This record gives sequence, structure tokens and C-alpha cells, in this order.
Amino acid sequence: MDLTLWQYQFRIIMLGDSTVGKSSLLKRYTEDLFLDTINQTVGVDFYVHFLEVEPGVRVKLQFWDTAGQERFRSVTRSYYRNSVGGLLVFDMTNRASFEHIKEWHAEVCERVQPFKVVFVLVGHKGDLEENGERAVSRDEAEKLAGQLGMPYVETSAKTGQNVREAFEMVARRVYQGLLSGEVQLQEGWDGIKCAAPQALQLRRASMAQANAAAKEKKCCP
Ligand SMILES: Nc1nc2c(ncn2[C@@H]2O[C@H](COP(=O)(O)OP(=O)(O)OP(=O)(O)O)[C@@H](O)[C@H]2O)c(=O)[nH]1
Ligand SMILES: [Mg+2]
Repeated sequence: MDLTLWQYQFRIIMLGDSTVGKSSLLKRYTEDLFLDTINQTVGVDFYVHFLEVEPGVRVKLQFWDTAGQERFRSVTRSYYRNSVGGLLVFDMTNRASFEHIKEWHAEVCERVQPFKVVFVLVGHKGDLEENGERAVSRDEAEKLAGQLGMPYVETSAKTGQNVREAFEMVARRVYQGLLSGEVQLQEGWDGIKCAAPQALQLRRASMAQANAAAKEKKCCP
């Protein structure tokens, strides 16, 4: 493994009904492109992007872009288990796609056990709001995100609104989980790869020390 390229690799999965805009989000993030006509995903596609999660810490984000169509479900399911992060995407102008989010979430959680996936809920096609096409309010989406224990963000691949923020939110949450020990590296699991596990141990130890010092300061002003 080449340390100059990346210190960590996170596998992140895109989930949600067909046509909600999963591939378009990834195209915007990785190539800064938007296409009005884009091919439906067949099975699973693969995208890569590099992100510096803190100065000097470079992460390779490996995205699995799954097909939302039911007929590909047996293929896409096999990718759940080796994902550490996920974007649960609905189209805010398509009520049914929002109503299916709970099913997507339950299906993934059930299949990844004993591992956990760190999610972000994404209300997509925000640019259509201006045309009065919104079918899901921000309030109800935030409520659902709260119930499922994840943040909520509204995006548009057409305008670029919050696209980078959505992907970086999930990547940073994974990284924080890794540092705090909530997300663990596991033998035989490919959700996260770490080029230098010793560096992670040191980083965790210094973070634990900083947390303890902050706690002590709080207790005894
Ligand atoms: N107005 C608008 N249209 C969008 C946006 N994102 C995607 N679309 C359009 O929505 C349609 C479906 O987009 P895709 O990215 O293929 O959707 P998908 O979720 O990948 O669909 P599957 O691959 O079948 O699961 C395309 O016509 C896109 O151009 C957006 O932010 N705004
Ligand atoms: Mg697609």
C-alpha cells in the first residue's frame, strides 16, 4: 500500500429508489458534471474520490452506486455488507421515494450485522422546489432523519447545492467514528482499510488524552 496516496479507504454505498438521482449526485461530486439524460444504473457502478479529512490525512472514498430498480436487488444486496457509509437518497418531488427510505434503511441494517453503516439522509432535486414541485417538507424529512439517528441534507446535482457537503458529511462521520472507536477495523471486512494501523492507534490515544484533559478542565475550573 502506498502511504503517499491515502491513509484510509472508506467504502460508501448509494441507496434509494430508481431515478431519485444517485448517479447524478456522484457525477456532480466526482466530475462536476450534470446530465439531463443519464443511463439508469445496471447492477452497481463504481466511483472514486479523494478527500483530506484533516490536514495530512487523505482518504480514498470508494463509492458503490447501486441500481434502484428492484430487478437488480439481488446484485446490489451483496454490496451492503462491505460498506461503512451510506447515502439514503430520495427525490423531494417524489413522495413514494421518501416513503421507501425506512425500507432501504431496515434492509441494509439487517444485512450488515454485526457491522454498522454510518448514514446521511439526502433530499434530492432541490432545484425543483422553485417550480412548486416539492412533495416532502423539510420538517418531515428532518423528523425521519432524527428517528433513524442520522443528519439530513437537501441537495441538487443540477445546481451543485450541498453536493460536496453531503458526501463529506458521511466521510467525516465515518472518520470521527473511527477515531472514537465506534467504528472498528475488522479482519475480513472491507468497509474500511487503513494503510498504517499504528498511526491510527496513536491518533486515537492522543484524542482520548485531549478528551480527558478537556473533561478535567470542565470539572475543575
Ligand atoms: N432537476 C433535477 N434533476 C435531476 C437531479 N439529479 C438527477 N436528476 C435527473 O433525474 C433522472 C434520474 O437520475 P439518475 O442519477 O440516473 O437516478 P438514479 O437514482 O441513479 O437511478 P437508478 O440508476 O435507476 O437507480 C435523470 O434524468 C437526471 O438528469 C437534480 O438535482 N435536479
Ligand atoms: Mg443510477
